[in-house]
Amino acid sequence: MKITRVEAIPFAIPYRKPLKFASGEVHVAEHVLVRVHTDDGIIGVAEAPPRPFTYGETQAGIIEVIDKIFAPQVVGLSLLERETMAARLARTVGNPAAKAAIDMAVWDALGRTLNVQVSELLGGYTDRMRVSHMLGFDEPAAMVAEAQRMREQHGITTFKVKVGRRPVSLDTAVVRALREGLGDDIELYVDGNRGWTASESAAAMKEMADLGLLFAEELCPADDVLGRRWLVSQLDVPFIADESAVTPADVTREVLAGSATAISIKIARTGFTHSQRVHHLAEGLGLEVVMGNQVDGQLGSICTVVFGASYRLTSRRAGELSNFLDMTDDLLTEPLEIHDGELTIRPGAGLGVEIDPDKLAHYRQDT
Ligand code: MUC
Ligand code: MG
Repeated sequence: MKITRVEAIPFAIPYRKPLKFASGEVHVAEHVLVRVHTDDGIIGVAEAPPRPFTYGETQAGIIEVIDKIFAPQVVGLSLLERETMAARLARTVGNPAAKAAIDMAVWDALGRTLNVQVSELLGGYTDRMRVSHMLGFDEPAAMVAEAQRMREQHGITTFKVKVGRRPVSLDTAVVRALREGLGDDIELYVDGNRGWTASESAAAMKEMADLGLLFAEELCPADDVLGRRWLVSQLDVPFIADESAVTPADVTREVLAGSATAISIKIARTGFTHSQRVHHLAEGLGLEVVMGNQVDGQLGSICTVVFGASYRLTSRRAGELSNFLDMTDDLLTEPLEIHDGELTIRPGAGLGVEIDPDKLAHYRQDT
């Protein structure tokens, strides 16, 4: 069970259409495939999506920090020494996606070694999650058409709408068009990626008060400390902290200060080990939780559903699991499929997925 090698492989797969939101946009999935090898011949896998506009990481930076700092720190450790590994990785500030991918690849390797599913190791609560689809900026008619297509083709009935543009009516018109176009049966919530001020957010939420929103997420920056508390105190829906509350300490700070009343857990930035800590904290604090998406590929999406399905709290709400549908291809031998609005974990050991060697050879950028 000893780790012998950690590989960080850059790959690029284009999107059919870019995903645009208040803090950035993604045209090509330029991610990093992480492979953790052990002395038993086991290989665990995970992917790191660089999001410079949220965490400061780049594809080249993720590879550099893994090759130069993290791989030497974890080679030689047993797959069972995950707390030692977490402590060593924590000596380096930041780099959440690089650390998370190593952590998840280690869990995958452990599951494969023991011949059990990672979801069984984590909690084993259920085998599936309802899916929430994230709608990026576009014209109202195009966003309604995309939501209708997702409902018809995949049975998805929960949608997260990206907001945060100016004037706020650009976005409130979209949310209204979605409610009118898809009816009262769908679940709708909004994510501003810090694009609005607190007062713009309050005005937008007032304008959408009749639209039955489920949540509001990161409408304004958490660094606008008093403005954000003022906003959250007047809302009658839970306010999700996403990029402002990554670690357990962030969650504690934001929630106790009244700057958030719910949280997003993203395995792409906290892996399985630290997502467990965030989950347990949220459970103790009595917070609603949404499994978020960092514009993940299929490997990241299976990691999200594996974690989300492991606990009652994380599987209660629809998880953001569908943005891989917008990619032109992926690396898995058997592509993920969303049916009746649900994504199910795979039965095999570890994460239950395999990387297709031909696809990896085609999309990798280092050969
Ligand atoms: C979200 O929930 O904010 C977009 C970029 C990113 O890192 O996460 C997303 C989605
Ligand atoms: Mg968000």
